Amino acid sequence: MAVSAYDPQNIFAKILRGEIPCNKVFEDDHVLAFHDIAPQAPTHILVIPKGAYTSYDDFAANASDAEIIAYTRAIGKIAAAAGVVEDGYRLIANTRDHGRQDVPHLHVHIIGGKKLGLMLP
Ligand code: D5M
Repeated sequence: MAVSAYDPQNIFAKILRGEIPCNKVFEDDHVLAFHDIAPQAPTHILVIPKGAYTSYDDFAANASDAEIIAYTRAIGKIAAAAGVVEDGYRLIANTRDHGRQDVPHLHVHIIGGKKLGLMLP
């Protein structure tokens, strides 16, 4: 399936350019993480790659190995730093229309800090 074009006006692109603020929890050369503006649990962090990728499939197909390694490792490090590893947490990457993705820049939600509800389709 063709990947839809990246929209540089999406809200996470604006955060990456510093045009709007975020509540940052982590940043390195490839990754930015910040608290979700509408948290669904005590811990709700969004982790985004700095590159212009609409979704996970776009990232997996087109990112460099260095970007993929940095992103994968950062998600684990951020979860550990947030203190959710021992009790457990959930990673979610809502993807495109059926996946209810609102912001068309890849983001993984790290959600935890309480016993979460069951996920239903
Ligand atoms: O979820 C997109 C998520 O992005 C949703 O949980 C709200 C969050 N969001 C939207 N705008 C902001 C800003 N400005 N800061 C922090 N978090 C934000 P999705 O997976 O696309 O449905």
